[in-house]
Amino acid sequence: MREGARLPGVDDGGDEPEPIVLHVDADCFYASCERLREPALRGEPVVVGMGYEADETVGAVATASYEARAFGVESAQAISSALERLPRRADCADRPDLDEDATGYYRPVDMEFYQSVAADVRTILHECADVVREVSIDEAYLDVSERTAWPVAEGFARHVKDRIRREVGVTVSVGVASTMSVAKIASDFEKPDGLTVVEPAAVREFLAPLSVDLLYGVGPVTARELRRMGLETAADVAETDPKPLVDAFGERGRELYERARGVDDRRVEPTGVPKSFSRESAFDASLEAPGPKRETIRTLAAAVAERATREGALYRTIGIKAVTPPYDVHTRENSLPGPVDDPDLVERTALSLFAEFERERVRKVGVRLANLEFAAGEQTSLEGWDGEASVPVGEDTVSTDEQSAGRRRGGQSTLVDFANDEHD
Ligand code: DCP
Ligand code: MG
Repeated sequence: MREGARLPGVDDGGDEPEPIVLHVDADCFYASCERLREPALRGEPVVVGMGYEADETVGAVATASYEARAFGVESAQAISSALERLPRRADCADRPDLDEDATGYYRPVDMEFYQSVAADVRTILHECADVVREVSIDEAYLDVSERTAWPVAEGFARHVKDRIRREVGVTVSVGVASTMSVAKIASDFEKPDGLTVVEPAAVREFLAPLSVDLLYGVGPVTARELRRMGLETAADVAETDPKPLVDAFGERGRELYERARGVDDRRVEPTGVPKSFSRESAFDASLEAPGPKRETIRTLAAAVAERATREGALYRTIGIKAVTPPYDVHTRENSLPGPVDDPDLVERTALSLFAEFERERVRKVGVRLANLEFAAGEQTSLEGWDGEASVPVGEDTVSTDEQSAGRRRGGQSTLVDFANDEHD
């Protein structure tokens, strides 16, 4: 299906063509919304938050326009700190000591209005992409593999930006890459009103000089830890021996290492309706012996089948993934003539699809059920190969039992803890 998006001569190291992923993030979103209904705020320092009126002193900044950020105001800051850095323009009349040019406009949070603007942006995003995954009020991933091709991807992204500016009136920054994590870093690269395209062949070069803080999933605590290990940049992480990373951070350490190398095989899954259930498991060392790998496949097959049963899902496709060194991702799948709920079939099919890899060195394996059909009203959370859970449902994607079963039965493997967001 995505063949058209594949560049001749580009070897993606796997069986699938390189997707084209856009990460779209609105610039100082709440402040941009305020400017929509109050154009006089354009070009001015604007702070949106709570607690700045005379009778309230407790509150925080939700966001600040880039003009206000120049004064040191930022999201999540105590409102009192913001007011110290940037007093209110409204106070100028009573305070002759204030320099009007060093003051800003403060506005209260009006979620209903911001939601309506976000909905307008979302409509455009859905018109521009086949798959849209909304991750917050002002942020989404788009899979546009079938809408464009690498040589013209920049023009396509510009078209998306222009439509949002023209039709809604806010600016967004866009990152274009073959993976979700690089697209996200790219959208932040030239904010505000940014557009950064990282072609598949340029990923390592793009990531190399970036500070470890910018890597997907790294917060201040992890960054400090990485610096203690002498790792300052993505290149440092990419070139290091992954073992100390895994020792320090577990599965996240391996993921960090992969992300620093530009490896991220998550697909953009649409918000709301699960497309697939999957579980995967990494090995501490690339294994050649077939026994433990088959055992892990069994564990993973049981876990995904149990998940499907629990969620009332029938499936028509059973697939596996095998990642071989260095980072070659192989996927195989079987489609059934009709939807089933059959854990034994999942195990048999997964083992048989995996047979071609069982004597190879394998770093990671996965089992996936797709082409889902739900009994009415039973769908819950969303999960793809990486299992990133959808926002609204507070359910664990992997239960504690499954995790410990994975460790016990999988021998040298651990079930992936699927959370991909900031952990610090
Ligand atoms: N938000 C909030 N509190 C925070 C962070 C964000 O209320 N601590 C709200 C206000 C933001 C919106 O979420 O406008 C989107 O968050 P972003 O992190 O995308 O921040 P902005 O869109 O404001 O700025 P940027 O241009 O950096 O994306
Ligand atoms: Mg934003």
